[in-house]
Amino acid sequence: MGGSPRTLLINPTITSRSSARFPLALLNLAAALDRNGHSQIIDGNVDRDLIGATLAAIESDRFDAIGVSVMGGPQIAPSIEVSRVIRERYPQLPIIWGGYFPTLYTDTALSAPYVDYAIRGQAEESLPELVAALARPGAPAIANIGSLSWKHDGSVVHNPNRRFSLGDSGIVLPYEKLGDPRRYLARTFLGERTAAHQAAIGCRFRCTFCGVNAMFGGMTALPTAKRLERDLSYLKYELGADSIQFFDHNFFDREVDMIPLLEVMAKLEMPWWCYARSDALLNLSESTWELVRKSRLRMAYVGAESPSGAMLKEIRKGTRPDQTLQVAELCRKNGVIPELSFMVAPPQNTLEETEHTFEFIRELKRINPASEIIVYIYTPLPESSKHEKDRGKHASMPLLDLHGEPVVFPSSPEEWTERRWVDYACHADAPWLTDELRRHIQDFVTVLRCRFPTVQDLRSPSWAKRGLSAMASWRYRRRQYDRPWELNLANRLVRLRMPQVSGL
Ligand code: B12
Repeated sequence: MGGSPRTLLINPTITSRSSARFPLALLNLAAALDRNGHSQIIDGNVDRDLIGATLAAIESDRFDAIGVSVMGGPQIAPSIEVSRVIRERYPQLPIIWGGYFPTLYTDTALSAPYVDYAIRGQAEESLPELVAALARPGAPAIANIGSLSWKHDGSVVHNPNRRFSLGDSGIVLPYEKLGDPRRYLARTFLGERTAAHQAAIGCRFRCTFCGVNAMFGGMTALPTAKRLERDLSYLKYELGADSIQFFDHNFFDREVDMIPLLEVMAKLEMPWWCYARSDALLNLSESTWELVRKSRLRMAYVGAESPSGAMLKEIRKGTRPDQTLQVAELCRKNGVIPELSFMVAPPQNTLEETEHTFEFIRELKRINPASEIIVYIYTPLPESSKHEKDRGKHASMPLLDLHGEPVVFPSSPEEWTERRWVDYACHADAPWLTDELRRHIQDFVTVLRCRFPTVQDLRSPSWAKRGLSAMASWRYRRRQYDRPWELNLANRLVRLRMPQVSGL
């Protein structure tokens, strides 16, 4: 080995080609790696033959390390597959896993023979240091690289966490590394060419259930207005994007800090979608709302989570149910669609919470019929996945399955690919759900989404959506959710879009 360090970055397939958006994690890492080295990106969402593309890249170039981006859920299986093949064919090539899965389940990731290193949290500094250390003896010792976990003498060593940073490379992301970046612009309800972008990093809030808190430990960093304008102008004027989906963990922060950013958005006038909180939106003054309207915010995704104040307190959400109701009304007045997500069937008060949530959703629909609703199953993170600042603190009740036995989380990446654990990671199922309740929730969701089809669905023709809505209306009115066989049948023909699975 020798020369400047070379890294192959892989985004294993997680979604369909048409739902593929900029692999922002790898673009940010590539920008950092290219400062003193070279990197190449393979995106399995676009390149459907992930293994073939990976082997071809390794055969035609020299790499010092492979970096794989891994999110829990459906991305684990292709991550294992590609890592295994590399290990078999090129046993000397170090394999590094990064992203949410190895951050939250570091020991589990490192228990696999095909994972040599895991970087926890942000990696713009740690990854270049690691690859440099692997490429040249004499580079900073592995033991000094922050946020790195590695194997030493048969055990796993966790280096201390690195401090949080905005990670601004000072340049526009190296989109050209993706071949033609325009193929990532998608037709959505926002526009003909929607681009995905992340402006701020992290989230100031410390909700116990959220992977983002576990990743960033309650830290956030906003971009400067200058940087936001530079990045969005590139997307608009160079790539031709006409609308933006912000992947920011939480877009609206304190009002004073938001005004300069909203001014940029108002200047560019690209319809946009973002994550937000009810309290932040309710705190905006009328003049700021005027900016928001001018900027053409179309939809704000708000984690409503629960209609119960006690539960919101327990998960440290920091908002109240009455704020959820108020934000639905406020959004209606301002022409913004609120996309409200809920977590039903928690491990305690499972049934009551679920029924209570369904009634609360009906109330929201009365206040603002345009509200979009996302229903997830509440699947908390294991204690060991929480951020080190939180571990062991707000001790929650032990999770028990249907038979009263403690829930034991998987101890290998392979186990995480089992259907029940993929569903757990996707907030689609939990070990304490009875078959009856699981079906009841599915049936409620079917009736709800047929009765109120999402505006995000561009594929289903409007006559079909109107027909389904009419078919579902009596069930919705009379709360006859169970066994909606006629809707399931009609749905099979129409296949309504599910934003929680594919994104916009
Ligand atoms: C885009 C996205 C998706 C897209 C994928 C992209 C696409 N369409 O092409 C889609 C819509 C498919 C998706 C799906 C899911 N997602 Co998602 N998704 C996101 C989102 C909004 C943005 C990710 C992103 O680009 N971030 C920007 C980059 C810059 O940050 P980053 O990814 O964190 O990367 C940094 C580090 O993680 C690290 N890193 C990342 N990769 C690598 C690789 C290496 C080698 C190294 C060293 C480091 C490293 O370094 C990066 C730079 O610092 C995040 C929330 C968020 N804002 O991050 C949720 C998020 C990651 N998703 C999440 C989840 C749970 C899912 C699902 C599995 C479940 C669900 N119901 O949402 C589903 C799967 C659905 C299904 N198929 O059934 C959670 C993960 C939390 C957790 N507990 O694991 C998040 C945090 C949302 C949340 N708050 O719950 N998702």
